[in-house]
Amino acid sequence: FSIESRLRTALSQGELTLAYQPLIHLQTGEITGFEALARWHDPDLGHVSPAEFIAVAEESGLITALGRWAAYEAAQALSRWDGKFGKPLPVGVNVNLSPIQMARDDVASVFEEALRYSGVSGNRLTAELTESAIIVDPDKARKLLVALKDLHMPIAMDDFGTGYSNLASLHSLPIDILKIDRSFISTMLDDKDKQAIVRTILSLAESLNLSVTAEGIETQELAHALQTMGCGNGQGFYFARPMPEAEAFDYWRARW
Ligand code: G
Ligand code: G
Ligand code: MN
Ligand code: NA
Repeated sequence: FSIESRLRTALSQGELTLAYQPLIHLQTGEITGFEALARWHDPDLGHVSPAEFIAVAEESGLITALGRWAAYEAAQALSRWDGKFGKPLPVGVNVNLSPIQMARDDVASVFEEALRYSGVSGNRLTAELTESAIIVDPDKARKLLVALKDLHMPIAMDDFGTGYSNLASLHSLPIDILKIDRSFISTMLDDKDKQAIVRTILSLAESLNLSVTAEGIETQELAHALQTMGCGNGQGFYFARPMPEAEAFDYWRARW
């Protein structure tokens, strides 16, 4: 059997899950949202890492189905959390978009339908995309981002700093959030150059009126340093690992 055929079956039988990692406001400690990360446990293959099965999905075309599933599942999770809480939670969920999914599918319609089906408002689903998704087809990317903004969805630039950032497009596209890649964050305290890059991104974000999330915060020391530097939001194992849906809800409710 191949991973591809297993993944096809897993998708059609609903065997994938989303794990939710909290996004924390560094100045207040509040939970501002969660990033949804796909997880797959296969009876024979065991736990398959997303890096591996996302790549297989992209090569095989299954990324369209996976992307649709993730959009619906994230919107439905919000709806289930709202149901448990009795009213809408003041948090949203970030969904990762693959550049190949963006090239091949009508992603805006997918989100429009997922939002309508779940009854959650668009401002609670953030799209995370990478710089490469914009470079592949800038015109198409612009149309998609404008359509997502029409749905009131926030847009985050994921892994920021690792791609071929076109600063002009950052300014001209409707981007709301920069997620500073963890390769800059994790070694920042012992690496003056990386710290300079982080400071530059923070200052760029402030000038362009963008929110910032620092990824890969693994220690209290890093969280504190970033807070002092004025970084808005943080994410990382220091706060919490990605958690199953029910656990993420309990995590939020215990700290709300
Ligand atoms: O969860 P983890 O950090 O191991 O994820 C590894 C990679 O897989 C990350 O780059 C993440 O963005 C990506 N990934 C996880 N879930 C999804 C998903 O639902 N869709 C897409 N396109 N990528 C995902
Ligand atoms: O590419 P993207 O930023 O979507 O990838 C998110 C991935 O980063 C997830 O697989 C998640 O498990 C991982 N991640 C989240 N927080 C940390 C962290 O503090 N340290 C490390 N090493 N990985 C993290
Ligand atoms: Mn991401
Ligand atoms: Na990232």
